[in-house]
Amino acid sequence: MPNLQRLLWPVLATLALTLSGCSDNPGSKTENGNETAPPEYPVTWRFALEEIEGSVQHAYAEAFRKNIEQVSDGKIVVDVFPYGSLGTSTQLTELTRNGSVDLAFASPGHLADQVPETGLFNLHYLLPDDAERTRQLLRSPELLEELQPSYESAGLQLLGLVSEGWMAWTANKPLQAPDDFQDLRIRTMTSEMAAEAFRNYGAAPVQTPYAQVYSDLQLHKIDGQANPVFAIEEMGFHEVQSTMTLPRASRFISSVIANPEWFADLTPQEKEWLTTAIRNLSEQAWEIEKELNQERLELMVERGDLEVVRLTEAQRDAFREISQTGRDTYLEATGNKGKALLKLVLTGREPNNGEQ
Ligand code: 6CS
Repeated sequence: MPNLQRLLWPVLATLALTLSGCSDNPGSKTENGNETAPPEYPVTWRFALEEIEGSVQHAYAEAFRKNIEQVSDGKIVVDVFPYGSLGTSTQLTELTRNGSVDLAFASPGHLADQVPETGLFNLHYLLPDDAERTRQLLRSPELLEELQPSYESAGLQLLGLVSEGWMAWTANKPLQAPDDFQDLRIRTMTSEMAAEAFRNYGAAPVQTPYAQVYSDLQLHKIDGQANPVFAIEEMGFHEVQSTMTLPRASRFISSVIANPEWFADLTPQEKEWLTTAIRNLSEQAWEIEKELNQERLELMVERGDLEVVRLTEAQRDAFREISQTGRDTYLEATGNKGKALLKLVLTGREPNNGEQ
């Protein structure tokens, strides 16, 4: 079980909350508040992660740190806070909103209660099966532009979307048909949309923070959980589960967010460094996740950690059919904005659509 410093969270989170407004970012306004003074370098950008060291988010943040420190010639120092040092995903979003940290990962699985439109990424069998088409979709400016106002309303700046691999379902049995989910206490991320996807299959979802999943599985408070393969391995879930089902029902998508005021106060040069780094990394993340997920799957198979079950197309079809009702729930929660987003994704799924 990884060291998550769980007991220290309340203290650290309070500490971080009291740091609000003390960002090292340049106090760029002059006294009359009209002009922007040149930043006093070096400045520190604080970047909070929802995952521990060795994860996809950690590899991403380290690549980001190196890139920013290099292009800024050391003017900017990036401080990375892996999961466990500041708080749960929801707390990290709050720390970003109030300016205690400048940048963070915010996964729709947790964020959809605050930004309902992101519930799109919790829907099953919606994104294309094809990785390249998904890649085009996630980097399309239309999708980011469509989502940005919803983040803005929640006091957040959306910078990019990052795919971390297919979600795998673990339990102490294979999950090959919706019937296998009847009353299964499956842990989901904390938003309603994340839970709803499994409620549709007949499960009894339990919404829990990431750090609690291992012990809840160990104590049989829950029967299963869903996460990408790399996360299952690094969080030790294979130690307390017998079977991993690979349904290719949804990909784990996360978003990179910033504090809006911090973002607005960046100089044009800093903004350019930031947006270029995010754009390049959203691409690089595909390679990072592919490698990590493959490597960890092989590791778990070699060690005989758990049984691996891949769903057939016919088995996937049975889940796909039931999962369609999730789209109605999404539309009820998001109205016209959700309708536009859903349309965008469905159009992007078609062959010959999206960026060439
Ligand atoms: O299951 C979760 O809660 C977490 N899973 C991953 C892979 N990243 C962050 C998220 O909070």
